[in-house]
Amino acid sequence: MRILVTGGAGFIGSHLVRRLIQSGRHSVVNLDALKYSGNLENLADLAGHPQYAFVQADICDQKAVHATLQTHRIEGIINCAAETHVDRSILDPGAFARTDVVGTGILLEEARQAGVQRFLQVSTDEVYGSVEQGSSTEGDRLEPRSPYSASKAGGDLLVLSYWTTYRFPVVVTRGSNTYGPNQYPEKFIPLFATNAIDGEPLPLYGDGRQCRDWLSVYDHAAGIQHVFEQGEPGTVYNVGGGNERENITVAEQIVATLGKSRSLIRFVEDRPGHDRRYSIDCRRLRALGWSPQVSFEEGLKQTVEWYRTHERWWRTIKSGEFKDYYQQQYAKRLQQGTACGL
Ligand code: NAD
Ligand code: TDX
Repeated sequence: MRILVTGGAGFIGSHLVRRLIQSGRHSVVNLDALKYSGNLENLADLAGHPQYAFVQADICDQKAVHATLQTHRIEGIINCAAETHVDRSILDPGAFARTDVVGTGILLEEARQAGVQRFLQVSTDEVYGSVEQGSSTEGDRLEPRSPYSASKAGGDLLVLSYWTTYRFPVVVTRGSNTYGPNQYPEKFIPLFATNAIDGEPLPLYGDGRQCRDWLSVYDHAAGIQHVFEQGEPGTVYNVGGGNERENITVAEQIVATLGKSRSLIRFVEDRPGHDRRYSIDCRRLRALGWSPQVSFEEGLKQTVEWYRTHERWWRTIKSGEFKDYYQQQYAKRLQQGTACGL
């Protein structure tokens, strides 16, 4: 199939684009606005590949989306483009509503009008909200609690409405916290790994006991491709790693892997509205033939090692726009933070 992947220059998108092409079943047009987390270096190995093309455009730009669908005779779409960081959504919620809701709507309507045969929306487990006990199944109520997750829930529901209303063949994946190479170092694991490499403090929010289900980016990309190729139209598939860990445990594993001291960990002021726990039930996708292949312990070690051996990649990022963001997000927190006991 000729697939348009949006947000393909970002973390998950770049792994997905490579995977789709390597499967030998698809060609890919990557449409990305190259916002702060978009980085063409993530796909440098595909430059000039006959099954790959890049278009710099915003999913909110209806004319550019229209032209891309026509020019490349697109048959399927996987929408990864999004504003993705919860902390930034607290600082600038409007940007999230714009891309994650309005942009998704523009892309979806252009896709329907162009007669696209398949539309996959990459959503997130955060749309279920904080889950104190048990695990969310696909039919559960959505109770998003941050501007990020509320915007993702808006996009997710808009996409599903196109099946109900138009029988437009959409599918939705709700993935859990993803980690691996090429993740922008604002997110927990790459931030802590790169700070630890530099001997800088690791800002752990609140009591550090929040729980996330960690999913390797290779398993997430495989899950998205699987649902794109085989998922039932008009339905949702949870994609989780089955690795629920408290943040403090992950932070300790990162410092241990790098041979650094646990005293780098600082307890700092919590994220407002911080979701305590996410947990998803993935039996539906397992029944379709997907299962995660990467163990968290091995995957985390390899990820930390990737950051250790790709300093140029993240130092370029951390010396740019990121510095102002880091200052705004962490300077006061770190001043007031308390060190973790040895
Ligand atoms: P990312 O921030 O690394 O990448 C996002 C990409 O989208 C960037 O390349 C950026 O330039 C592009 N983009 C942003 N706004 C755009 C716009 N208006 N038009 C075109 N391109 C735009 O994020 P990621 O972690 O790779 O996330 C990809 C998708 O997966 C998102 O939809 C996110 O909500 C979802 N998701 C992420 C995780 C996770 O843990 N990272 C988990 C579940 C779901
Ligand atoms: O500095 C930090 N300190 C800290 O304690 C950061 C950045 C995070 N944390 C905590 C907050 C969370 O409990 O670590 C956990 C993970 O944080 P993030 O990496 O910001 O991820 P999260 O908020 O869980 O959201 C992620 O998972 C689902 C992605 O950012 C989303 O794009 C995805 O949809």
